[in-house]
Amino acid sequence: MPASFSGTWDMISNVNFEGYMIALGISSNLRKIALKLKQRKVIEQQGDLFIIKTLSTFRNYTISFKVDCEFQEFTKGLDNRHVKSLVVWQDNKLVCEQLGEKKNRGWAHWIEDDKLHLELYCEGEVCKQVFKKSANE
Ligand code: ECB
Repeated sequence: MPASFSGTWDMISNVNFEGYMIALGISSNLRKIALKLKQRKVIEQQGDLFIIKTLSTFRNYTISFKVDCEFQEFTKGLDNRHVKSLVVWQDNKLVCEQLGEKKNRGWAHWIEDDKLHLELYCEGEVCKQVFKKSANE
């Protein structure tokens, strides 16, 4: 069993978020705002059921899903695309494929050294984010 992802996680690093956003076609004005944000993940995990909230002072984004069950995702407030998403376990990694207009799009989450790791993929760009458990828990 992989470690639980549940909890409140604060961003401590964000590498190549710019490249990921360019691949998604985000405008330079919006990228400039988004780049300054310290994102927070609030994750509720019950077995294979997940709610993942990405919070910031500017915008919030929430998805909920069950592992191995395809779902329709609308990336509202991000790039505003409709994708068909599927999250699976690959060993201790939670891996999501987002099928749609953009090729090779998805993400992977895992826990390593008590930190939450996230890679975001889009058309060959990789954004690497790391989060630490919030001081409030
Ligand atoms: C929601 C906080 C960021 C708001 C940025 C606003 C505008 C920028 C537009 C698009 C940038 C693309 C993605 C934003 C980065 C993170 C949001 C969630 C990324 C994601 O797919 O997270 C997964 C895995 O944790 C769960 O949705």
